Amino acid sequence: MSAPATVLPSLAADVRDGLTRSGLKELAPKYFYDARGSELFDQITSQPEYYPTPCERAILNRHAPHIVAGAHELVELGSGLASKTRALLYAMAGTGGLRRYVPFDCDPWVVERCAEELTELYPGLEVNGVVGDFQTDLDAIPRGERRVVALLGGTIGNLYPGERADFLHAVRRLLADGDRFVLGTDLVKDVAVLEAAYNDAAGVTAEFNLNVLHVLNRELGADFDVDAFAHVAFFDRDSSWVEMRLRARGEQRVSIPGAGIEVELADGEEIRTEISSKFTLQALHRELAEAGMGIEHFYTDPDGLFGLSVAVPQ
Ligand code: AVJ
Repeated sequence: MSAPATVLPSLAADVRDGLTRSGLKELAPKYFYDARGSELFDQITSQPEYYPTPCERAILNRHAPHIVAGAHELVELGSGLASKTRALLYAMAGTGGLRRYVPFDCDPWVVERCAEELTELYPGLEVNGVVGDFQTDLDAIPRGERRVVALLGGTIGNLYPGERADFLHAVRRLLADGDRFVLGTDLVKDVAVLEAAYNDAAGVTAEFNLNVLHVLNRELGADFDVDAFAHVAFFDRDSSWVEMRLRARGEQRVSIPGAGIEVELADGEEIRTEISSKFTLQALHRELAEAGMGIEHFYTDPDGLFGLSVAVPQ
């Protein structure tokens, strides 16, 4: 495995920055994913309202052979435990083209587990795990040939437009002729459908959102009263993203020793915890073109809820 990037050390600084600003307070979504958060996210993906995961899986199951045709290597950004990628790897193995798999994730444990499992599943496969943050550490990815670089699940939706442009430019720098970039994105659709996906009836998304406060309590010795916050999720049409927030129920005074701060929240004050951007094909064309890539194929599920772009350098 490559050297771990400094992911956790950024927590204290990010929290200080996000919770002491004068406007809307904010916590970055990457801090949702401790062991409990990852488990909750996993549960979200099987809630009836959360369509992105089954939609993307349907696209991958159906089109994987075409998506990976001729490729030798798969670089998966934000690999998680690679459940999303199985279809791509399977298709690559099926054509006999599979040589190397590069799982890239900010969680060293995830990268290690992923590497072990896939080495077992595909003896002879070179697995080259890289620990890092896909917003800053793409340079740590080894050079390769005939590669598919993938960011699946709609993860790019977590980035603000400026960050997204930077990220797409960094991806472009990874690509040589003959490589391609596979990007999963959630699509703009009926607001009720979008909002239901982030307000599931079973309350799993609410628990996932609130879990970030448990992370701060544990990692930074904070004393958030988690029960004193409410889950909020809504579609912001102007920004074209679903936004999740935590709303203070009553005035809160929180001490966060690990970040060296005390925070006061007014009754009803909200902390933004995630944006999840929703795209149109037109927007994807424009943003990828600005980063020097052209969409070669665009796939959706039968209902057109989720999109998978296959882009090439141009
Ligand atoms: C993992 C970022 C794609 O934005 O839908 C799911 C995370 N948040 N429910 C998304 C998430 C609330 C998810 N991504």
